[in-house]
Amino acid sequence: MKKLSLTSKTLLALFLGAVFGIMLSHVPENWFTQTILLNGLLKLLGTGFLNAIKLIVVPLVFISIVYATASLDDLKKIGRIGGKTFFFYTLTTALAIILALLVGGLLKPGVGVDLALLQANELTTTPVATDVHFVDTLLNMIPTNIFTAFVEGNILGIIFFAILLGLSMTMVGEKAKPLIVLFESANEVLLKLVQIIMCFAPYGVFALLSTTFANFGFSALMPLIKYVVTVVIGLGLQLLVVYMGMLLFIGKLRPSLFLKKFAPIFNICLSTASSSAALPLALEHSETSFGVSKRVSSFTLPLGSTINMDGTAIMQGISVMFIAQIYGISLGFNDYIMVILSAVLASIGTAGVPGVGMVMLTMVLASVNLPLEGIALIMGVDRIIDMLRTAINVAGDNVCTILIAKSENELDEKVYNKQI
Ligand code: DAS
Repeated sequence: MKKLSLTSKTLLALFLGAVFGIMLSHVPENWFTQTILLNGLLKLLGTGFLNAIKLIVVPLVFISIVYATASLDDLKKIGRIGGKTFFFYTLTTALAIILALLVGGLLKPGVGVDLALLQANELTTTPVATDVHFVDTLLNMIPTNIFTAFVEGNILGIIFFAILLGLSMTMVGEKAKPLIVLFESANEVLLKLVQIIMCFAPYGVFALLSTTFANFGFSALMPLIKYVVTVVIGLGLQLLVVYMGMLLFIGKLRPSLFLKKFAPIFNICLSTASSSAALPLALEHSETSFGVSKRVSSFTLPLGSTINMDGTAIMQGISVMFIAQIYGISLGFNDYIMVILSAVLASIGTAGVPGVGMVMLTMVLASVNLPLEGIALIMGVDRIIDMLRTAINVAGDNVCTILIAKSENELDEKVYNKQI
């Protein structure tokens, strides 16, 4: 039988986990199901997988943001196009996270969900008050001891230090080159580590869903469906309202042609859940289907596949609302600002490989002191969301690339307007 891709394996694990869990929920409690399965093997696989994800958050956030900040220096070299690229990418990501918070606040996917659903995976975290004074929130971003920040997992403090370090590396210039190369290779190594951990996703997802459904049967299904539907609505609005609106009103270009010509790239994103995997095809289509000059696309698309993750920001915004609603925590204005800031930074730090957005979600949750255990529930369906959010990530890269090319008179509209 053809080797199943990780995506297929994880989707299969999702289905089998739900079925197995529902079967377990109909079996009278006994020594085997309780001790050997739920508190034994399934706990080991499920909680072990979650712990591995939390294990790499601190090093991944630190190294990826130092490296991303230091490599943003290239934008200066590309001059005007670099500035436009950074502007468009940051704008669309900020719009995405704000859209996500609005959609999550309106649809309330987490309201009415039984909190015990999270404790089903024996997640013991007491909700914490999150709304502190804005100045105090900003002061929390400046740690007095970076090593304490690492040990305590003070994500905002780590981000603050990482940005400062990255900026100082760019200011030092040539003498900092060895350090930038060191962070570049460390970033590659950590991304490989994420891929290794993600190889265990099918087993972790099977265990987490089996546990959740074993304790709650079908009643666990509704919250997950509400969560997935809310994220899909958020992603759809980003594509059809934000991106198509930008093409129409800023670029004066026909959105329908973009959607038709984007289909092959969309399919690659669905099957790989990786922006990097879709990059070669996106580069080819940018020129042959959308009429973007190579000079523009060869800069904006590779950069976008690493620092522009609007779909991921939408998943993170809705996940924050979902988890806060389940725990009954009301977020204040400062919290929303922190979520927007950390999601934009997470987007810059997220690489285009499967599952990184979920790892970075723990950073966004930590920025508003939300319990990280909340990801246990959504981890089970993350692969489906990853496929879809990756497609939005790449769609955003391509729409911004087309608009930047148009503003530089480097868009051949005859090619763009050619019917397929
Ligand atoms: N799968 C990532 C990508 O390739 C996004 C994510 O994990 O959120 O864009």
